[in-house]
Amino acid sequence: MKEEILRHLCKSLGKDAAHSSVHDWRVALSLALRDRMVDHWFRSTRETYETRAKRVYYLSMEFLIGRLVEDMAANLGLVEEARAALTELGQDYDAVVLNEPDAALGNGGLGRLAACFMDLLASLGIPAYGYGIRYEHGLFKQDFVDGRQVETAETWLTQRNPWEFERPEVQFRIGFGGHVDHHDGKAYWHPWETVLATAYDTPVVGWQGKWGNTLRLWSARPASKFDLESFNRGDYLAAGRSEALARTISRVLYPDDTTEAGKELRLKQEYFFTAASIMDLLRRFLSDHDDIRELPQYVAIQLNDTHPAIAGPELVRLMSDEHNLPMDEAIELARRCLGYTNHTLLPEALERWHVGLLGRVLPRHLEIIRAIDEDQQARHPGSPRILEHDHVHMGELAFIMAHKVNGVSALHTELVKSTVFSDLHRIHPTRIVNQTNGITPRRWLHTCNAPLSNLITREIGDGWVADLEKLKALNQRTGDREFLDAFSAAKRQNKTELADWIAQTCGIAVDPDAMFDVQIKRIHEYKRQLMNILETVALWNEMRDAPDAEWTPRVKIFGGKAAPGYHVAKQIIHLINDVARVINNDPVTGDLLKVVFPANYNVTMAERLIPAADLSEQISTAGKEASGTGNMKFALNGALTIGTLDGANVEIREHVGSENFFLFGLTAREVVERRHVHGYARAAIEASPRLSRVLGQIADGQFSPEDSSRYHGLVGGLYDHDYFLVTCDFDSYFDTQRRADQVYRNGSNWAAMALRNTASMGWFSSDRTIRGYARDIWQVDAVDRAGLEMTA
Ligand code: NBG
Repeated sequence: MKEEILRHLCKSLGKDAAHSSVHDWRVALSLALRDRMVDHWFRSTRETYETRAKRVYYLSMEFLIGRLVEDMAANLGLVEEARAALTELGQDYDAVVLNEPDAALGNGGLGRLAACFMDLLASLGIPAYGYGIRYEHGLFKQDFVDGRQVETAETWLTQRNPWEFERPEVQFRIGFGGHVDHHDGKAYWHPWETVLATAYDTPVVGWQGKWGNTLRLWSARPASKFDLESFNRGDYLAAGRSEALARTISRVLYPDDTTEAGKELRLKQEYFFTAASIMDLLRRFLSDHDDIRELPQYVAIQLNDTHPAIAGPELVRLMSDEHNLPMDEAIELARRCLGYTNHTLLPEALERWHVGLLGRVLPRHLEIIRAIDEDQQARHPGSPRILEHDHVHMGELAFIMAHKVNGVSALHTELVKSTVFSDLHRIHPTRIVNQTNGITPRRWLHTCNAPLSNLITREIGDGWVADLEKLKALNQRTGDREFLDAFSAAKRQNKTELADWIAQTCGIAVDPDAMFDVQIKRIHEYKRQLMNILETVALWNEMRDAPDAEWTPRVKIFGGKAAPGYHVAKQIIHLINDVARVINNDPVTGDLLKVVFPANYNVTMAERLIPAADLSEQISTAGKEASGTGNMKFALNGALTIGTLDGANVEIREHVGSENFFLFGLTAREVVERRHVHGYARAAIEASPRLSRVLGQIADGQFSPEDSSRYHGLVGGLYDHDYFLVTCDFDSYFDTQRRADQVYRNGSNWAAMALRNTASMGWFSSDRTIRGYARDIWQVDAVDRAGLEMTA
């Protein structure tokens, strides 16, 4: 390993060891690790061709990958070797790992789920490709200026990305606009604009390097030759124009996972990567099959939300316009290949495109969508329409073009059946299935939490890393004092490290013995960070009223970004920062209460915070969080959850036991009922002196003395239209927090409850999730291949 690192330093980077930076060492180490992946990767690809195995194609606008050095090293079993090699070379392994930029090609849970799935598809030996966009700029970087969120461009690609292989030979021409000619019963699309999609491949090797898959990300390039004539005339801008326009398509990740961007560029991004992926998989299929009718036997395409839903019409277009299949047959064949995962019920996040826009950008696809709509009507008269009120409804399109549609938690799946897709569900009663989300135990325990991971391995061996259900054995230790102490000591160590980091990055001293109460996720009204900060103020009030009472010291930790155009979410960020400033400087409460909000939450920060958390905040309005995956990561790392009956919280609570979960709040059904009660928010506020007091303080400018009316709108909104029922759940949330305080003060009971959480989370491995998709949706075999012994 040492030699390989030195070789790359010298031969690939052209650097002399004596004059190399941390960055150089990190790139050299990454290249050395990538070398070790290549054999596994080739072997897997070769075997897939030889056995003509079915392949899974996972199409996703987002892959929230994070850093890869540790992940790759761990999967290859090379962490110790890499550490030793760098140490011998006089380098600090941890500093080298930290040097890697965090690849934020996603917004939140949806993108992170896609990254976890890539790990598991490889670990289970399922031949698979992840397809997405190689954004030049991932999710924006967040800073706080006077408490306000400020966004700047993220620049992960300004440094060399050592993981990827550029594939200039893999190129597809992607058309936009233009017109369609019909003659002799055939359609001919003449796009007005064309860009090239070029591929970049990152090998993804699973646990213990048994199998290697590919993450193929597309980058946009101009299709036309450089305009030398303009350039020679001195018109440099004109010469570069077509290049600039083409590159725009893969330039930035849309910074919002829950609202429709409504932009032509977004639609183009979606079609760009979907079309390139479909053309690529068809080319691969046709390289060793003659009959396109066999496609469903060899190809399973999963649509991660509706963003790639144009895959249906694109597949139909290629099969009918280019391979001459009759339209109805093409539709049926496409359907047998496609599965669609729904990730949200929020109406503003269900994509719809105005027919004017869609017809302008993709004229042939609009015709095909009409044909699909008619086909559905002919088979099922009265079925919901894809085209309605001048809009193309991408949810309906994805549903109708998929042979299976899945929700991402049990509750969410029931709601998919009974709300957004109730009519389609009645027509296709077996189409909707549930696949509750999962997380990869490698990144989210083994790699990110060494103290706990080592303790578990000492106790039960290391089989749990590949088979998380093995953690169940820890249930027998919940009465074992010595083990509980060791379990608490591991948490204490993580908390101490986090406290040091908080001191460095935020300049706030926090006590590692205080309860670390963490809410990290996108800032959104339905996730109710607002309720959390209101509760913080209420607690602060009561601590000040009786500073000598028996309090449980708390550190409230927040992390998350607001979409740049989401005004209310940005106000919530501002409020949290304003409240933090006042509370953290209050001599009366001192160490009893601190509020910490480090800027620029990302995967790397999650890996730091989750192992150190005591309490996990999963407090969304019931019925709104489709699943959540952060909730799983916390519980696995031994945090107790305070949460509502929402998303996967419901199943987590069933697994860890209701006595080891702090439940509060209205149920999804009660939420719907409450919204019908006239003036419910005002009534709830008036019935709660505690909440009224807090809202009064905020509205009066107690936390924003320089601008006393700053939060009038935010507070007024709660009185008038508290759609997410912060006010109705507030008291029950506050009381449950005090119950948590009490349990925390009795340390050993807390530790036993936390251990039960860790021990019971095996089911939430994405191992179980991927096996579910493989069995119920893709009809591919996970088990046999995983058993393959593939030694180098
Ligand atoms: C998100 C949901 C989460 C869920 C992830 C992954 C979108 C559109 N949806 O609850 O809000 O955990 O998807 O399924 O980002």
